[in-house]
Amino acid sequence: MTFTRREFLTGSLLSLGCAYAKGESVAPPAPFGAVPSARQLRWQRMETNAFLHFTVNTFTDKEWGEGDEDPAVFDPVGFDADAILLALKAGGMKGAILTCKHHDGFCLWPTRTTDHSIRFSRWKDGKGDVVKEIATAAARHGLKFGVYLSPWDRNNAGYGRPAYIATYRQQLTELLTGYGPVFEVWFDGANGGKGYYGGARETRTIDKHTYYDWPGTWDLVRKLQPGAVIFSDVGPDVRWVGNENGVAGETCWATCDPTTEAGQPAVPGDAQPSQLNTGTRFGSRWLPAECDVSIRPGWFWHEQENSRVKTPDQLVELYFASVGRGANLLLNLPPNRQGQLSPQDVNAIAEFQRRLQATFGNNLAAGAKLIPSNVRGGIPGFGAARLLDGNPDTYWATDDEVHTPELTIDFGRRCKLNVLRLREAIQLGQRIGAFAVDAWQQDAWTQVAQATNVGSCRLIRLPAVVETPRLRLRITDSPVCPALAELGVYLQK
Ligand code: FUL
Repeated sequence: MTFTRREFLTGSLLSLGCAYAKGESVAPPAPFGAVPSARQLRWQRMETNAFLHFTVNTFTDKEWGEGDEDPAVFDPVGFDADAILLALKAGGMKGAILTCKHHDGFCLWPTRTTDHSIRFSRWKDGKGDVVKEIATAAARHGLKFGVYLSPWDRNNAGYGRPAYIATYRQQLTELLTGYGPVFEVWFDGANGGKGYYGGARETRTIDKHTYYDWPGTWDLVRKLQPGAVIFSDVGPDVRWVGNENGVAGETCWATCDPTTEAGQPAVPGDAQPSQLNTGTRFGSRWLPAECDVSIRPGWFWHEQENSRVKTPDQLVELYFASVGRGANLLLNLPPNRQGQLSPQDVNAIAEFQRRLQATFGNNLAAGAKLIPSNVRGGIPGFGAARLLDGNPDTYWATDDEVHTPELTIDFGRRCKLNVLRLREAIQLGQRIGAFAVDAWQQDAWTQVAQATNVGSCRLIRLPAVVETPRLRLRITDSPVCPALAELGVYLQK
């Protein structure tokens, strides 16, 4: 995108009233370092997704089934995919990832690969298909559908031998060809150990570097669902955040080159959680973090945990600690034995979403005057108004040689505020390394916040409400000219 005078005088850009010398054109900033692919960019903009952990464990009260369950136990008599998806939607979730098969090997769809499946359950006389019902309800209600397929299979007799890899890929093929578009495929790093394994009841370990041939499986996903992001500890599209508490590093770069402790490229299962938590500044790969966390202590539904559902306050904290640091939040909501989300969980996410709306629904910067210290080429196409146009594709940028500009936000009145949101134009890479925020107080600027990465989203919460007529954003570290897409200022009550 290069802006020329003619382009500015045509179409919607005419309204900007820009005028500058004939023939003058201003190129956009060159991308810096690793940049997101189109599928990663789409994924980053989803921000909050739901995980649905559901299987025989729901009925046996376990977290990790051994693979020796009687499939008959799976009988969610009141299963209601529409109700589940509507609750997720009301909670602000943009996608839902279902455990189509967890470590117990029980398949929630009528697979041709094993009898340890829904076909041998009591539910709908074995004629049901949970994957289909969730996928179609998601489509009906405007959510995207994602697939979790556990590599570790404690039921399969061939687990640990080459034959199982073919079975695993066949299962993946069934899921990626039979249920419409899939936005994310989730590969779990938990691997190997004790299991039923077709009756052998033994411990099987695998070599995580060679057994799964991950590149081959990832190629299959690319072929069958080119639009899907692939999650594992180490990507290739989305990385694990290194813990299951839902908390990204206070600094969390979208770039990362996961390595083992010995400094070798990591594979799923041997990456270093602390490195995944913060990413690598100037890393060679765009590999944003995903924060998976359950709304309950366990991943599956257990009656005794009904009283331990996270509160809306706790969920808002998680949002700030994940989405607010440039990662996505993947919040697990486990269906119960009825095949529904429990009211505690439904109410918690509805209130969570209401609180986010109450804060982020009113951008105090909307009516403010924005005064940048520099605008690229001096043209509106890269001007500060781009920060308020609600369009993540457009941005305020400076001239190439200006790396640490300032932006004053003049509210024209005293404003009470305590939250800021910044979004970088990540299609141009992760450019900003640090920034600070000042408030005009008692006739002087006082620094009220500072942070490192911006990336797709950075939320800053001030320790107390500040009442001020003006804020100032200072980019304090950037190896190239910054490009900021959006700016928000809010009051969280
Ligand atoms: C882990 C699994 O072992 C848990 O059961 C759960 O599925 C979680 C999301 O990933 O590795």
